[in-house]
Amino acid sequence: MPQFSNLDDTIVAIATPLGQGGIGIVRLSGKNAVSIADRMFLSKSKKKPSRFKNFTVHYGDVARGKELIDEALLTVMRAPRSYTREDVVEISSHGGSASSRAVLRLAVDLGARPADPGEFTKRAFLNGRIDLAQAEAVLDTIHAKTEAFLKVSAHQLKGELSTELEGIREELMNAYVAVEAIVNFPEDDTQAQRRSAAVLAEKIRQARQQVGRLLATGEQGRILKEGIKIVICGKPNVGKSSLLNVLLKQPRAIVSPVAGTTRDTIEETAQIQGIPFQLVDTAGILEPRDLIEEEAVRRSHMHIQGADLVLFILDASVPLNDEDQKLVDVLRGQNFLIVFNKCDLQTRIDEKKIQAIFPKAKSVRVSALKKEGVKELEDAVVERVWHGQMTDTKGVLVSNMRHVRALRDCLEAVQKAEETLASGLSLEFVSEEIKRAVNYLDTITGRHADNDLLEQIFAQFCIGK
Ligand SMILES: Nc1nc2c(ncn2[C@@H]2O[C@H](COP(=O)(O)OP(=O)(O)OP(=O)(O)O)[C@@H](O)[C@H]2O)c(=O)[nH]1
Ligand SMILES: [Mg+2]
Repeated sequence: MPQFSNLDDTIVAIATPLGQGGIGIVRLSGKNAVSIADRMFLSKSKKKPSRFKNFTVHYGDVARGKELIDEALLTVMRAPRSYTREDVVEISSHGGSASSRAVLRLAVDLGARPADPGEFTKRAFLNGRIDLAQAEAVLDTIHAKTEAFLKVSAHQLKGELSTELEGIREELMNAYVAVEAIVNFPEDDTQAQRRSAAVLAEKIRQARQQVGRLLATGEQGRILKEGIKIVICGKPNVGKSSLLNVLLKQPRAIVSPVAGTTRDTIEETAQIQGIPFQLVDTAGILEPRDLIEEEAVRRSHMHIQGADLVLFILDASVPLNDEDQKLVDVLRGQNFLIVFNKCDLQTRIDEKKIQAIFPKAKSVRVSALKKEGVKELEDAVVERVWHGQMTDTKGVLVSNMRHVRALRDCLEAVQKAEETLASGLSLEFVSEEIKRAVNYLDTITGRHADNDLLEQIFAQFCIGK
């Protein structure tokens, strides 16, 4: 277990966001948490916090000597049954920063040290209550912007990813033991030797499949966490900004009959069916007339290149023209959907022409003005980015880039072990690769993690968590 943090101190922080609110919570953790509470809290029942039963809530006053600070509720959670596995005291006073700050200051004056960002969770990790993947899930849960991603984080917080990883680790360790056995006790009987090599190959194969399955969930995990980037493009005046507003359900972008209304890219986030999206409306400029428009075109192209999905908007009320055609080249190689807009008007566009250009492309008919076909468009978008299905690994999704990288490295090592074994090279190489694979897994759970990595992870937390 990494040793880099002083666990002897009692730490304190305001655990709720500063600002006006119903209550503000100050949290203490460490050896002296309860004795500090004894010196700052006068319960209505006159009992000291050190006499409180675990997990019971008590009403009283926080006071500095005789000087009243605020009314509060106080809870004691003794080690090891607490968030950090240390003695924890939580004091809920009135919300608004003055009260919480005064309670915090008093606790510091009585000997507590202001906590670093994420230090409570760091202690939970160092004291072995959660592993590193679970600590990161705490962070994800705090930052989750959608219910869909919250669900992923909640599963990870429960340790489901860790359990899955432990299973793979065990498989690899079995393989490792098997290799070592063959290396150290070479059998005289070649028959038996062949048998144990076959068992070993099977163990490695299974580990590879499990790592591969988990890694395959990474893309969906990333999408749920970061959102899907959708770029809206099309020639001027086809209704790009109108469609952006419809998808956002608010009039974010200026809409006007003047061609060239949007001169900059407009980015907003939205949720469609619980999935986070980053929507980008682009300028419809095709032939830039000045430096500003040149920049606008450059930005549009940059966004299109980086898009997960492009919505190619066409005005269905006018025939297809050269301006639409120009965009066709930009779209090649991209994941895109064709959107026929202005379908409330008489259709003048020749859909067959489009089909000839993009024989396999999917299209949707909408009216941004009348808000028609929006549900169909949303369905098509979701179906497109989800590829119609969720990979199911008992609900476990890998959503953290650090984990994805470690799994990739692990997979590579397992594959090398497999190849080395098949090619009949020395078994020592096989055992080395297996060991490497196990090490990569261990960086995810924190069984094997250096201080720099831990510092880096916990620095992303807010104070009080
Ligand atoms: N009839 C009809 N008019 C629409 C529809 N969608 C947009 N319009 C109108 O088309 C005009 C252009 O709409 P915008 O949303 O500004 O189009 P844009 O593609 O963003 O235009 P630029 O930013 O100039 O490239 C406005 O007058 C809109 O009211 C639609 O579905 N039906
Ligand atoms: Mg516009």
